[in-house]
Amino acid sequence: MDRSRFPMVVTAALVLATALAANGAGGKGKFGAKLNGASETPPVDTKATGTATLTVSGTSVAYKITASGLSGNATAAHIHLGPTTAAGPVVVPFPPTAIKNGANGSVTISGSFAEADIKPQTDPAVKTLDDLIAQIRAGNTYVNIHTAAHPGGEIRGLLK
Ligand SMILES: [Cu+2]
Repeated sequence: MDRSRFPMVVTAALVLATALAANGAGGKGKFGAKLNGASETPPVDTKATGTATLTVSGTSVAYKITASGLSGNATAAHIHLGPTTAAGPVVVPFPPTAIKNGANGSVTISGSFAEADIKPQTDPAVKTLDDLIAQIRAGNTYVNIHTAAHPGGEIRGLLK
């Protein structure tokens, strides 16, 4: 073997390994959602809208959700598991301390979560960050913001 070529082979292998890691939860990825009342099941009549961004970085997922026009303070916010046509269980609850309510029904919800924050689900099975990301990619998760007037959720949006 021509030893002068060895470093290039190693470099190529590292590039490949990095590319493979990016496909799993141990990698990077960005997901987003647009939240509104029409997406709730059943639909909610509200002028509120919001956006959510999830940024996967290694084993942690940073989230930032902003909304405005809510009927009151956000009382809770979660990632739920389920199709667009139905309500489903909470798979990642955002802690109350992450929820910063502002004036006129505005709110910012931000922080980060890891695998330990996932509430395990059985149907479909979601236990790991990889499982969760697979469900996000499959279009089977949504962000939901709850208010006192709409305890089942005032606005929601499909993560993709
Ligand atoms: Cu919820």
